[in-house]
Amino acid sequence: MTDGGKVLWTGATLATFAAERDWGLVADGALLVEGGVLRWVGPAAQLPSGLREGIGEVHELGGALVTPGLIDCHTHLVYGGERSAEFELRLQGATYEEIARAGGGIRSTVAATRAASEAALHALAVPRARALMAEGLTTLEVKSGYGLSLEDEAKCLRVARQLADLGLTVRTTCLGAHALPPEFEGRQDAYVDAVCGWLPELKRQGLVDAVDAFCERIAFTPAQTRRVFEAARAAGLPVKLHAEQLSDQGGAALAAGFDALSCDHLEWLSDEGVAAMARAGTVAVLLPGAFYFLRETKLPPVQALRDAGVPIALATDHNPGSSPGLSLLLMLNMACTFFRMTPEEALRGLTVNAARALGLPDRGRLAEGLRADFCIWDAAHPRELAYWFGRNPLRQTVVAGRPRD
Ligand code: DI6
Ligand code: FE
Repeated sequence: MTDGGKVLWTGATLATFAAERDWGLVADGALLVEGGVLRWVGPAAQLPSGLREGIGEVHELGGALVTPGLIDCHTHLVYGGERSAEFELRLQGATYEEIARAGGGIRSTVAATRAASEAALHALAVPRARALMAEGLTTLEVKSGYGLSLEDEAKCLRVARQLADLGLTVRTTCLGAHALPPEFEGRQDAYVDAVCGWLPELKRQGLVDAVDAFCERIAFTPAQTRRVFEAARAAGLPVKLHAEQLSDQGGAALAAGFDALSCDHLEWLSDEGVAAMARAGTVAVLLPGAFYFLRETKLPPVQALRDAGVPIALATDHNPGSSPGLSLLLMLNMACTFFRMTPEEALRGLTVNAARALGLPDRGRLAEGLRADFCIWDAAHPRELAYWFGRNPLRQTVVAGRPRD
C-alpha cells in the first residue's frame, strides 16, 4: 500500500461514537483514510465527489461492523512470575489483603520482576500484549510498580515502550507508589521521597507519560499520595490514582484536586468523590476483572457517576494478583452483567472514554481528523461485542490506516 495514498473502506456498519450519547451508528458507511488519519467518515453514498479522486485502494467490507480501535487504559502488563499459588490460598479462605500483609501478593511479583532481565520481561510481556491485540487492542497503557527501585522501574517501563513495535500505541505510567519494597520496611515516607525523586529522571529518559499511586490501607496514605502528586506536578506529568478499591480513603477527591486524568477501581467511591471527579472532568476507570477475581460484592456507583456526568471507561487491569485476564471483550460483558452498564456505555468505555483517561484526544471515535485506528468485526450490531463471551468476532485491525496481522 502507498502510505500517503487514499484508501477507502466501505460497505460497513459504523459505530462512530461521534456524539456524546448513543452508538453513532452509520448504515452502509465508509471511511476514507489518508496519511494514517480518517479523512472522511459517513454513509458511503454521501462521500463527496471531490474526495473520490485519487483513491488508490478500496476495501469492500460486505456489511461488517467497524468500531474505533480498542484501548486498554489500565494494565500492569510487565512483570515476572505468576501467582496461581496465591489463587489457591484464596480459595482456601485467605483474603487478598491478608496475603498482601503477610508479604505475599505484590511483593512476590516484585521479587520475580527484579530477578528477571529486560529481555526476559519482554519475552513474557509480548504474548500478553498479543492476546489483547487478538481482540482489537490498538492502544495500551502499561504501569510500572513491580520494580520499586529506579533501575527496576525504568527496566519495566523500557520493556513496556518496546511493545509499541508490535503495532500499538503504548502509554506508560510510573506506579512507584504501588507497594513498599522490602529494603524500605518501616520507612514508608523515605520510600515515598525516593519515588518522588525518580520522576524527573524517568521523564528525562522519556519513559513516562503519567504518574499513578495505590492509595489504600495496605498501600499508601492520602498524605503520601499527595506528595507523589506534587512531585508529578513539579515534573510536568499528569496523574491517575488507584482509588477506593478496597476502602474509602478519599483518594478520588484528592486526585481530582490535581486534575487527575482518571481514578480507577472506585468500588468504595463516595458521593463527595463523585462530585469532585465531575468538577475536575476526571474519568472513572472501572475494572470488572479485578472485581470478579477478588469476588468483590461492593459495586462501583455507576448510577451516581452517570447522574453526575463523569465519563466511565473500562480496562482489564491485567496483573498477576487481582486480574490475570487478557480479554477486552470479556470486560465488556462483565461491565454489563456485574455493573449493569449498557453495551453502548461499555464499548464507549473501551474507546472514547479510555482515550480520555489517557489524555489522547486524537482517537477513540470514528471521526474526521482522528487517527485511523479501527476494528472490523463479523457482527451486525455493536451490542454483540458485549453479548458474546468466549467468542471473538474480530476480522481485522487497522492501525494508523494500515492492516495489522
Ligand atoms: N490494585 C490492584 O488490583 C493491583 N494493584 C493495585 O494497586 C493488584 C496488583 C497485584 O496484586 O499484584
Ligand atoms: Fe491496577
